[in-house]
Amino acid sequence: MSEFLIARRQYEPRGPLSLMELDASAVTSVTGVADTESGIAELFPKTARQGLLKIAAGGTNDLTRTTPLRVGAVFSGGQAPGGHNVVGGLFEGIRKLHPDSTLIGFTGGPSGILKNLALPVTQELMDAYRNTGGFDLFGTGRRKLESKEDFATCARIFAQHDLDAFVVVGGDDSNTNAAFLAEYLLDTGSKTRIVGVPKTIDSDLRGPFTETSFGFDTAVRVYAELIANIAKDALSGKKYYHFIRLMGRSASHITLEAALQTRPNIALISEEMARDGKTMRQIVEGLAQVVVERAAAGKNYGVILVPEGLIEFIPEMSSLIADLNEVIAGHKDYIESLRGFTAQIEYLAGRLPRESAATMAGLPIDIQRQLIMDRDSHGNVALSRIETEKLLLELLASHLGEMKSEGHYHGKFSSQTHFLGYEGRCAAPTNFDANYAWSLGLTAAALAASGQTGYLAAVHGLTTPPDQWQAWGVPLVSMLTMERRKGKDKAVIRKTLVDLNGPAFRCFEDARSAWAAGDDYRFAGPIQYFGPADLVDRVPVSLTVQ
Ligand code: FBP
Repeated sequence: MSEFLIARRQYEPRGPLSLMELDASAVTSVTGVADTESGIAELFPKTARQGLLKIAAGGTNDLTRTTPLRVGAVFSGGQAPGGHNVVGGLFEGIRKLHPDSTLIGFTGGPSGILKNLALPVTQELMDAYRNTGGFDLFGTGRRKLESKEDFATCARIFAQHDLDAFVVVGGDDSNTNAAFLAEYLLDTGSKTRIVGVPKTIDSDLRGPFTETSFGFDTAVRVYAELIANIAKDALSGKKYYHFIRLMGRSASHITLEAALQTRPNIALISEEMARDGKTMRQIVEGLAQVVVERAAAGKNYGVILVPEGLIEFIPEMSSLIADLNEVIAGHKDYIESLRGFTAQIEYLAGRLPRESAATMAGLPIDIQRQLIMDRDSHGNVALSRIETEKLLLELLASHLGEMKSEGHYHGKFSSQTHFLGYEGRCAAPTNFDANYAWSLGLTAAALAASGQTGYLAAVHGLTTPPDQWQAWGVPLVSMLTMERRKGKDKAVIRKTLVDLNGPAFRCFEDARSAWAAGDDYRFAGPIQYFGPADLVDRVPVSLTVQ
């Protein structure tokens, strides 16, 4: 074990008194039935009539148990820093309520439940994994549990392990499925209760009681360190434009937070592009304007942030992606039987609507290939593998070439591209994420011990010191909305996109023209794990700006 890990294991996560002294706390109901959107309550006859819960210190109805609790847990979806601390908090919480309580992890993600891949958690394991990054304690996976057959298998496996509760550590989709599983288990007489925990570096699972998900802070701080280093390089060598694509499947929260921390020359925010209906050409023209103006000031270098999800927010690209998904799904076997990429492209071009065929033809060949080849397990475009930064760069370079030949641009344009994603997803959690994830685990323990089901563990007030945070149970059903997916209405937890009227975006909007023209790069520096509080106890900037 490295010197860092040995020292970091000593850090004791902090949280509010109601959680740190769980054996003297109570779960209390603070509202009547939570509001649900029309059409949702009918789908959840058993769990729709639940209200908001608060975990309060010093209540009368304490959570201490006379019999041990048996709880299961799984990681679902992409890794996020702090996962091991959720497990740590959960383990410590249920042990505090009864020393013989048991925690069983299921390995490999949700498919590990179906295959009954159970791993009992021990104190030794928890001591080794506390405050570490990654999900390697249990592993994870993207298998979705959606069908009645899956739910029936879960019920059987949970009964086999005699589980009182099961905790799903996941994003919007996993928690949507957790809501349905909770309803199914209650309806079929299972004793296992379901509790969700908000996880994802993308921070798109937000709500009135969930300001962000755990993992976001750490991941962005890693990216901010790297962006700032790159910016210093740009400023030193003065010869490159750096195009940096940042992870974030759909929403641009990561890019916005990274921009606020590092002050690049340009940060594209997908939600703004969509609101303004910007075409790819208009986006490229906007980039060119900044490059031309900087060149006129003698600056042929810069830093440009590009959110991973951008292309899905550009009208002609999102139509192309939808059309490609449709045509490929309908002719999958035949397309795969065609020898060579050129034959596949020709076949597809003949089947795509005219506008989409034209958009496709205008894209660089590598991007065309990625759009066809790189599909996720559902057959859709895997956005993290589309090199949007290279696409923008190629289009910009050719646009600048045209401007130069017309005498409108006199600079030099050289570039480098980067993709920052996997570098941050398994970093050791910051104090913020270590505390937050631990508190979420303790909240899940409280909800499990008081027999609640269909709840999301929520910890609120995150811009205040951890001892002032408040812990809640939010009915998952209250977070659902009806969305049209694959031609059908479906109840889902909606992804929370960047709020273009919110303080974080407005703060960015006010500053960005100065950043475009100047060299205002802010050297964010690496995550600090040891040292003065103002360095180690930082909170994401986008949560603190007013
Ligand atoms: P979750 O929403 O499941 O947490 O995953 C987020 C994410 O990190 C995205 O930012 C990214 O697009 C995706 O996972 C990459 O997934 P994979 O690990 O399958 O490459």
